[in-house]
Amino acid sequence: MKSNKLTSFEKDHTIAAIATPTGHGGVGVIRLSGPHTQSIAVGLIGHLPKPRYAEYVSFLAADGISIDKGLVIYFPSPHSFTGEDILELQGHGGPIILDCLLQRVLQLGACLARPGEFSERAFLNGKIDLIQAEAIADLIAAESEQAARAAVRSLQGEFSNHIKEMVETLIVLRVYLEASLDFSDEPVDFLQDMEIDKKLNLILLKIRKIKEAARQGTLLREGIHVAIVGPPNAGKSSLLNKLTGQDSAIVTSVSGTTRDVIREKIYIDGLPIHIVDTAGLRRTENEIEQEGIKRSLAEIEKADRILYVVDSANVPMDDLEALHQLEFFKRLTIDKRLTVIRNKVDVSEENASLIRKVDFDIISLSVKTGEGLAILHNYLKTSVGYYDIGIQNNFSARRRHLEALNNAELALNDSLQKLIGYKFPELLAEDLAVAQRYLNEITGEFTSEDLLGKIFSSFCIGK
Ligand SMILES: Nc1nc2c(ncn2[C@@H]2O[C@H](COP(=O)(O)OP(=O)(O)OP(=O)(O)O)[C@@H](O)[C@H]2O)c(=O)[nH]1
Ligand SMILES: [Mg+2]
Repeated sequence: MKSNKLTSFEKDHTIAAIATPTGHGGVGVIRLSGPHTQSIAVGLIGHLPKPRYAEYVSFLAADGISIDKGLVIYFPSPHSFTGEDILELQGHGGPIILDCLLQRVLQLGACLARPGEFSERAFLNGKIDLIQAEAIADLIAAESEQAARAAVRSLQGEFSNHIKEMVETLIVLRVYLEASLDFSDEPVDFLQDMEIDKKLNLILLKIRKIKEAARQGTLLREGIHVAIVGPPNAGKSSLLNKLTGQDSAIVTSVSGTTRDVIREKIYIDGLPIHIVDTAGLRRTENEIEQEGIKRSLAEIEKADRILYVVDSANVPMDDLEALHQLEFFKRLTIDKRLTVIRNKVDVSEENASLIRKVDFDIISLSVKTGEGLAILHNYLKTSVGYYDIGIQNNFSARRRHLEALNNAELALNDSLQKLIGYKFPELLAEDLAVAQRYLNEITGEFTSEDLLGKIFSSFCIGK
């Protein structure tokens, strides 16, 4: 379990890393954190800089020759990002010069930081919680404005505060329960007077609300995977090109044009959509096409949503029922991942529409005229339950948060059952403790070393 402390071995280390991306830039930043920061500063620039003031200095090699000139800022412990002494060196942003500077810092006693080690230290020293540490990684990785804003909100503690509030309420309830067990002759009356049921229901309501927001946050971060499949020449590649607004895939009137899987990413209202265009599905003797079809089938397995494109001019509406009899097709409808796209309504003269069937939905559209495309856009968003809950309310979240919220909800539901008749206050107390532990896992109050290692190792160096 998390000890809330660095091991003394790690604490002795002063870590250093280039914090700016590799390549050439106006400025490059090297960051140091740990107990030897002061002596390294003196070795590098000849003195300890005034805390939190930018100073223009020469960074000196062992023989006193200047490696580079730049700004230095010193943040003494505990008022720094990691809670330790931090030194930031802002030199010129060339890979060679930054490497020379880093080597000099290492020579003076620092060691190379592991990926995410600055954030890990900030977490272990109690400067940020786990949600906030993850939000830093999400902010840096954000690829849409919505995702960036959501990460900032998590970083500012928006998500953490909701969790903390729930944990505090749970603690109060547990105290009531313990008191009823220890001191009261009539635990039932005591618990009823304290309106435990009402309070529990309020937490459950809150957990469901947070879960929904966290689900939106997770979608915003991870997006959805959409596979475009179907018979040859139905307009699959044309649909991909239309959605991305680029000529990514070759489109011809020849059946079997696409062989390789083509991957693109688009955003609909900030929701990342990973789209793949695949080879048309048909029986063929052509070895290359067979390989393409094998890959199409593999993509189908991975997708959250499958768009099965048919040519509406060739496949009458009624034929979809026949299609449904195919084993392959039936299998796709089991988990409701399938949507049939009836393309080329400009030829079949159908109306653009969305029809919801029991097993799958049908969207009629024309890639050529653009008719019905807005229906598809909106459909992709809503089919996974994504809605723009407003930049004001979004915070970034991950799958592990959702799982923990789910588990906490289950434990609280269990506890509600035990409230009936107030027969088992001890078991009720146990459920509340379990729920609290799951919530604490989210903020990192209660987290295994394994999980921490997994989270921080996915960060990049210098973060
Ligand atoms: N009239 C009309 N033609 C379309 C439409 N969409 C695509 N086409 C045409 O249909 C033909 C096949 O389009 P593709 O996008 O290459 O079809 P595909 O499904 O990717 O075909 P394969 O890669 O061979 O499996 C091309 O000639 C397109 O111009 C549409 O909405 N209306
Ligand atoms: Mg194609």
